[in-house]
Amino acid sequence: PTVRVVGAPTDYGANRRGVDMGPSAIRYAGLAQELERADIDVVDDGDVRAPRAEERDPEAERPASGRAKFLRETREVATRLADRVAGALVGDELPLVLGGDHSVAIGSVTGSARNADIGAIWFDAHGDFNTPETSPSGNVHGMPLAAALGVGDFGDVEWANAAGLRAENVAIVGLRSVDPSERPAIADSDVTTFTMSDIDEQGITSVAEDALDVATAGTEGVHVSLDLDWLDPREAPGVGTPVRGGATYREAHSAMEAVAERGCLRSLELVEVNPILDDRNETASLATELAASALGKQIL
Ligand code: DIR
Ligand code: MN
Ligand code: MN
Ligand code: MN
Repeated sequence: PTVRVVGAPTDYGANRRGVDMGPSAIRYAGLAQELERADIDVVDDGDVRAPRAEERDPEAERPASGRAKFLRETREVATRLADRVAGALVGDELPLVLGGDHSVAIGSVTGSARNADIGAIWFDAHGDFNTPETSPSGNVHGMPLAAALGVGDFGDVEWANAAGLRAENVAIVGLRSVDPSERPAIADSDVTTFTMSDIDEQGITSVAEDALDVATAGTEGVHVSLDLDWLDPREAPGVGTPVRGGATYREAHSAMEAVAERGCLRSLELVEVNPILDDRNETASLATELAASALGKQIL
């Protein structure tokens, strides 16, 4: 299908400014050219409108009860993004969302799961399973998977809870930084987890196949959410919350190639690219390469 790019230039969900420039950085790194070279049809839908966070004080935005900063702004952007994603799918296109911090995933996932039962693979160093009640940081980028699965109080479930996504069809791949508050929440859910140790022991091809089995079981397609901090910071320095010991360059490509090979990809997102923290835009450039692999770039 034609790939429809939509940018979600937000940093409300993160504790570091600059990730709102992610969509520009990824486009500037040559996303369209990279996909065209791989014979993938691509159209760029521009960005969803997002109010500028630089003008707001995150502490002032933190509600007295619960700890979720910029929840109103996050909801606005997610709602617009969900409509764009769902609209692309109605037109038989494949939405490619460019973040922005990972809170935009609430919009991507709810949009992708609006008219279909889907699975999701979450490539991330983190669990993204905090809630406004449990989050140590108040940053919504640490909460989107919980939100999409209807865990936690996000004020009004309709905007955050993904209709067609069940926890038993969700796999998190690459975990190495999980907050104490996230551990019981993940354990109590039906989400399948693969830590970096699992990748060490089983190898990435085996982990990727297992994750794809989870996400495709009884579903009509898979949403892939790629937090660039899944990769080792040596490969992807331009992220707000780097954690050592992440996926290598080849492991990341291999997993994306496995996604393409399975033929199940419904929607894709590339999040947490922060050009201010990056090294000559290499993280954005890596994001474009990984998108091409996930979308079926062939070597021969
Ligand atoms: C941390 C960081 N667990 C939090 N989460 C991140 O703020 O909830 N997720 N960076 O990608
Ligand atoms: Mn992360
Ligand atoms: Mn994340
Ligand atoms: Mn480097």
